Amino acid sequence: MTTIRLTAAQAMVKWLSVQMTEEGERFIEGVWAIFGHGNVAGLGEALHGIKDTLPTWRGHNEQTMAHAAIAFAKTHKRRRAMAVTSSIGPGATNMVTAAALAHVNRLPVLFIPGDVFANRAPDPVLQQIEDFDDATVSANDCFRPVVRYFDRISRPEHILTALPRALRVMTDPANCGPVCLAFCQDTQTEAYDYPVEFFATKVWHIRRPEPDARELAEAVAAIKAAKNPLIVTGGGVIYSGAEATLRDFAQRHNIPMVETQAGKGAVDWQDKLHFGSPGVTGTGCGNKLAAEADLVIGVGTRFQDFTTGSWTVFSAPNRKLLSINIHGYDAAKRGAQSLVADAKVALEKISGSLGDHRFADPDFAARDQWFQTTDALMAAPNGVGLPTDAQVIGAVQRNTGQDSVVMCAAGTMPGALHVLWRAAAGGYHMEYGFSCMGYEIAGAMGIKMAAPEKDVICMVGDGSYMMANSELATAVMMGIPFTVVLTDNRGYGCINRLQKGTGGAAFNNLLDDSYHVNPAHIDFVAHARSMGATVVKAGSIAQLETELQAAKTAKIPTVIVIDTDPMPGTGAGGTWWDVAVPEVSTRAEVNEARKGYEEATKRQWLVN
Ligand SMILES: Cc1ncc(C[n+]2csc(CCOP(=O)(O)OP(=O)(O)O)c2C)c(N)n1
Ligand SMILES: [Mg+2]
Repeated sequence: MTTIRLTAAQAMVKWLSVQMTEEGERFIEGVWAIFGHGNVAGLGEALHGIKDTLPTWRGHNEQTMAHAAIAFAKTHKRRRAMAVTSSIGPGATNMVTAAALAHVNRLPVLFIPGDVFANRAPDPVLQQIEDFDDATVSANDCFRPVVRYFDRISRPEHILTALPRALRVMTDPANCGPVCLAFCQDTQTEAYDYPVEFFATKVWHIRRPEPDARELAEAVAAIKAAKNPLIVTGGGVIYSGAEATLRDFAQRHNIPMVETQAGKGAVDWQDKLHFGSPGVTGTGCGNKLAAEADLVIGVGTRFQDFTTGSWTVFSAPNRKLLSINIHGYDAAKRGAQSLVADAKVALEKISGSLGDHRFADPDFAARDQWFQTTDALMAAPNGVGLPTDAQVIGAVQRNTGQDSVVMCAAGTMPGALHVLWRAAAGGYHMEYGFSCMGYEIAGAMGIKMAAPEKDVICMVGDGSYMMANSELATAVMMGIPFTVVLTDNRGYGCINRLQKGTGGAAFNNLLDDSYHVNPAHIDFVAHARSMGATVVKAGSIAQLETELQAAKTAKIPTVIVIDTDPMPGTGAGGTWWDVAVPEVSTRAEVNEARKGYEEATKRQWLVN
């Protein structure tokens, strides 16, 4: 056997650099790294040695570097990914939130935190967690519940098995998710005679599992028996690359569609069978269909509470649920009739068996009416007062096109965008599995790295911006342009509304309602400018529109700050969302809200 003598870290990065996609690109595009004693000498030396083949980028925070990696993988529909490495201790635990985000959204990321010494010689090394009763525990064990594969590399030969397992998970369409290879600091530097064949180029194919014959026949029978079916399009449609198949399926059989946050943009909004969104942030016309549907056909959706209105939305008597999903876990939810398969394959097979079967027209007039209502909400204001979030969305909508991607994660904007935004196919990127404040700026950077030809618009509230913004400096340094629309309503507007909606007093959400000695005044223009971005303050919706146009040709990020009104909600669509209200309170408003809450919970269907 021919061998090559390398450190474990050198072998790891060499192996990663030859894992390829079917299109002939590296599966791992590059490595985000912040070094510390846990990875600088071992992995750091190895990454330097391979930097012309496998690039390394330096960010400002481990969590947000991982957000960029996640957005990159999502934009590539899980066909490509990035790695993120940190030192041991705080650098590693900073990444745990991002790992959870990737886990919920089922997106691949390779986490490589440094770990304590395998030989235990210097114990306790700086930043080592000492468990009094368990010598095998380190800070990296925090990753275990939030990754799909965990391994601790404590001998150089471990990577021979760990790395293929890691890539298998990241390229598995059903179990896809983050992976953690906790890499002991001393092991990174240890040499070993690796078989040369271990470093042969490998192409990773993403399989498309076929449906079981019985489940397929039953799915076809259920659809044929239905009168008012409704398709709920989830993110799985996009990851399967089934967008056109789904559109053709809907058109051939005349079945209306609604899209979840993860599924939005699978089909162009202009398709007349596209009825917007269902549930808590659903369109009026979409929720009307959801209430009448006798068969709800979920395609690649995990039926998150926003989609189902906490299971109150699909409310027709005797309605059935058919769940087409790559994973049996999602396919079997709520007693659904399961069809476990790849979305594209399943839709093609079902359509083949349905033949020319067509359903009656859905309520197209309700769809037209919906667009008229929301046109009015998104129109530029002609009165005085601060603009609403809907008016900001209108301005962005009017100044973007087919080549744009609008993105967001938390705050007022995700719900408002879900209900109002008219997404071109592929033009919507929402992290709403974890809805993690602070995903936005780094996520926008990751999208632009994956799709440089796209015009990326990052919508971010003042609260999310304050939570994590420092990758703005990274984007400036790396010459990655995107447009940030920062809506400054001086606090956590959406949670303030939720608080009031549950009978609470305005407390601890808007900055003015929070404990303070000095009133808060955050100069976002100066803040973003200090990191090198182009920054403007838009005094009106009209000025926002001008600045959006100007930003299109920029070579670095542009931040447009606009003051908005924190009080109004979207103003259209939506349903109840289960947020538990206190059973007893000294506040009359809470007791009143509790009554409404108890009434609403009666509409939930807890079992099929
Ligand atoms: C990391 C994290 N912490 C807390 C929350 C809960 N949360 C959701 S939205 C929100 C406030 C967002 O404020 P801002 O970004 O200013 O948006 P606004 O609603 O004011 O437009 C909070 C605290 C969250 N989603 N993520
Ligand atoms: Mg805010």
